[in-house]
Amino acid sequence: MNKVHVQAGGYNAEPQADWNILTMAQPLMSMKPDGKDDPQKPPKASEWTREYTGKNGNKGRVFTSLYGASQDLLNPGYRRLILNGIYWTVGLENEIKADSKIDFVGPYNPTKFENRGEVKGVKPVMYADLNGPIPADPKAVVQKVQSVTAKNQNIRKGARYVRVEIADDNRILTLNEVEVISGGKNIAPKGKATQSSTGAGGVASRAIDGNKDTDYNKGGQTHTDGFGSINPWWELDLGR
Ligand SMILES: [Ca+2]
Repeated sequence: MNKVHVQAGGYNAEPQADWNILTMAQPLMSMKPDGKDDPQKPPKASEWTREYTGKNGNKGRVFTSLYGASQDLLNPGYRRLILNGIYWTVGLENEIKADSKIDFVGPYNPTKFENRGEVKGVKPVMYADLNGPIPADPKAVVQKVQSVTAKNQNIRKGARYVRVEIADDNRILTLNEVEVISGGKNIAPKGKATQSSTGAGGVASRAIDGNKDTDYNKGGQTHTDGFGSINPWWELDLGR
């Protein structure tokens, strides 16, 4: 690997006797890869490996990088460094090759590294699919439809279907509760609910189960497939 450049700060570490230091990081005078070396800041250990023996006698391997903000992974040299370190850690050092593919497998649009720059609401389940976008879009997951109120005059008498759809790609539709008021009563539970796909156990009927708990873990919300899909929809058939 070569031309390693990262943006996330200049960190310091005190090397220990059992470290096998791989790389030294030289802070620059600018955020650009071609910046001049900062004369006030000498190179510091930035990546190293160490091996240890646990209490039960098992041997372990550790690879450490002081860097690795999401934007840093855009740098091919750094990305290869991290991947090689992971290969070594799991005992696959024979698989480390100078020309291994290091492409991203899905859309990768890292957030800018800054204080509070992280995307909030992202959960591990959103990365179940290796090809899914990074970062996942939490807004796609929770479409807070608190109340869908359809005024009577806008609905043809005898209307049969209610459909909620997100007309976009890579979206996850989650509904808490859909009510259909007719004659002052909610007739939604009498209908049959279906949806384009189901993920995280969020079956379509949850949107008409009367459970309006805002906590997803309480089992009252629907969820289309966790990888995101094109135009996910939920539909209620009220019969005739
Ligand atoms: Ca519900």
